[in-house]
Amino acid sequence: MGGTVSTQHSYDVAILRIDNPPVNALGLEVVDDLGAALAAASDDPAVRAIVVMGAGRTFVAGADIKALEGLAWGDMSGAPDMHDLFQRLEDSRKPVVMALHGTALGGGLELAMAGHYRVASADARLGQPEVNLGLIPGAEGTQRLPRLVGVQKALDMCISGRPISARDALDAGLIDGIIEGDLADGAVARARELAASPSHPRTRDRRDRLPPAATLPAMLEAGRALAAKVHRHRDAPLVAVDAIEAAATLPFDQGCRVERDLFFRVAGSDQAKALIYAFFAERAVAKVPGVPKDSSAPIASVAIIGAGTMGGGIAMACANAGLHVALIDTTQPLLDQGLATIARNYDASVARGRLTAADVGERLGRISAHSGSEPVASADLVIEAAFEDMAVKQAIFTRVGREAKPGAILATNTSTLDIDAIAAASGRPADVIGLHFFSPAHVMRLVEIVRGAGTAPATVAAALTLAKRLSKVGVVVGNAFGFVGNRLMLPYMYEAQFLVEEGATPAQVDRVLTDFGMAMGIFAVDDLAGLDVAWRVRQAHPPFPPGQRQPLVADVLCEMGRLGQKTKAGWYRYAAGRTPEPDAEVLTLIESRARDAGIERRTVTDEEISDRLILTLVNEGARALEDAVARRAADIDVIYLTGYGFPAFRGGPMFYADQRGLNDVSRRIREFHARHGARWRPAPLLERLAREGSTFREFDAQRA
Ligand code: T1G
Repeated sequence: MGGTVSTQHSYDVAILRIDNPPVNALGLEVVDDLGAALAAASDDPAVRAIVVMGAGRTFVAGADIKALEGLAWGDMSGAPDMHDLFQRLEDSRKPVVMALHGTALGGGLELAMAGHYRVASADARLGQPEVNLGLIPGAEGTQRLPRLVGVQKALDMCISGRPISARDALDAGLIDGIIEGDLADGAVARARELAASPSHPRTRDRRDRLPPAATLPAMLEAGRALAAKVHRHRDAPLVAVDAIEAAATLPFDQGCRVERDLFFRVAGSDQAKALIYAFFAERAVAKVPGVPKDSSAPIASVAIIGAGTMGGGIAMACANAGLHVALIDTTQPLLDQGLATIARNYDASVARGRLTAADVGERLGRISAHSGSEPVASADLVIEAAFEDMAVKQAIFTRVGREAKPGAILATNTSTLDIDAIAAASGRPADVIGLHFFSPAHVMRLVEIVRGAGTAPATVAAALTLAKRLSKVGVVVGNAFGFVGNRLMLPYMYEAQFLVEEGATPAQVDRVLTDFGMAMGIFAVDDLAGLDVAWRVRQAHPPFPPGQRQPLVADVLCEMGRLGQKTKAGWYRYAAGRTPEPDAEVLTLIESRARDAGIERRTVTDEEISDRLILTLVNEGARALEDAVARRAADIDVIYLTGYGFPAFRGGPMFYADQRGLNDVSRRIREFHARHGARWRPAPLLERLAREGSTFREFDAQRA
């Protein structure tokens, strides 16, 4: 036995404990060890019942995704076949009680459903999140789950991928009981009670929860519609419905064979490759060489300077995470306005059923408002979210540098300004760091953690720990204009404007981008953010060097007062709420400005639009790696997946380029360089990797 499963005896009950840190993932070894431990317990005459549980913080959080990554790239060697083990569990003459705590996810829930009975601690979470990895449950989960909870619930769980609580699982019939006290003791007591029963229920035999044939088609159709709606462009959610249909229409073993075929169809897909890559990339960004894994600076209280949109959103994110927040602004009316926005946002969450009124009361209770800076002196963390102006920020950091206690982290939420210049004003650059949140800050998962020249590793560690505490993804980037996210976003946005000058329309460009999988088209994003935001950036940073082509229209729209959604007109018109409508006035303006500039108008294909926009991100991304502003291609991908609505099923711009082949990407960029000039000069790193037949993933692996 490999040692990932231990057996302990509580008199006549054997407790098989899975111990494979960090999350007891079901790899080959665990499956073998569990099989051996089960055999031993089954053959031991002194044992009358069996309990299976997990050691550490969780039951089993799924099959080993590392092995699934291998499978996605064609290596079958690591993927365990759990069928035999599950059959032996189910066929055991001794009752098998699964005791669940922490998470029982994917293969972990499938294991639990192969047992005869399931009990859980009250805070356990149970789910089939495989669709988030481009997969479907592949260990009989799509066959057992509907037999326990019915087809509708099984569809909801497998399509959404979201875990459910122990309480919901009990109500749904997925578990048989919630253990309030010690889980092991409760499970053992339950197992001992059941030992007397002559037989034990096998999930495979259950059909009582399956719907009558007549109602099934409507259920499946609704399931497919839901899958297409919540997971646009994704294959796995639809395939999961096919597998559940097999459960409702076929005998168990046949249904399992159908599931197995469907599983292997998606397991090697490009979407699975991309989503599994994204899973590990999101965890890799937290590992930064030279930065301690865990921060030694506990953060309990936060002072936020500036109660505007960003300050208010950051305050909510902190309060949601249990932190006490002092919100500071210069006047009471500004504070009242900020607090009113916060209250409105919380009301919206209650209206959507995401929070209860009690939850909101608790969170608002953690936020206090101050028109003086007294709270700065006692705060563990100070976050400046004031107007985007260097003089304003330096004045604030001069004062904060004086008032904040030793060891406090001093952060700025600037999105464009030089962190070192701000840090210099504080007189304590080691404590200063950029925390670039994205609007709305209480929703967006990304935080760009901007490391200044003087920022201490401990300060970076504290920022990474804070991001995790806020349930956000912190990505460490260098201090240069636009950091990483906006550095790529600006040329991408201007390339879109050049495309409409040449003959495309904003609606066409945005359709191509949403068809590609982007959450929103770039013109709709510009209108949402406000055209004046980019206008202000352009004043300090002209889009391209003198002598190169410059965008013609955006400034004119601003002069016309068309600032986007907030003025009900920007690139689009917004007659009804937030729905963008093409506006002939804008199309005419674009055409006339282009003609005046001598730009030849022509039909622009969707393929050209997609390539010129996505490859702008790739080429600029490669430059950011060359400049070491981004350390890994995976960092760029995680930034675009969690902050810019890039489709996860494509893995991010750099992963997309790898999948497409850097040779083809480089060829296409050289084509654009020849036609459109200097802004398309291929990044040397990209050219080198293409020449060597290498990839950005290999580039990262060499730097890991
Ligand atoms: N396999 C391998 N490693 C895993 C893992 C898994 N299933 N889950 C987590 N890890 C690693 C992770 O990479 C990280 O490593 C560490 O554990 C802590 O994770 C056959 C096909 C459980 C909710 O999709 O959602 O079963 O970075 O930082 O925030 O049908 O991890 O420290 O080196 O995320 O506390 C289905 C995936 C698989 C669940 C904990 N299961 N995991 O969150 O910690 S497919 C999942 C999670 C499957 C079967 C199918 C979360 C978590 P490192 P973490 P966390």
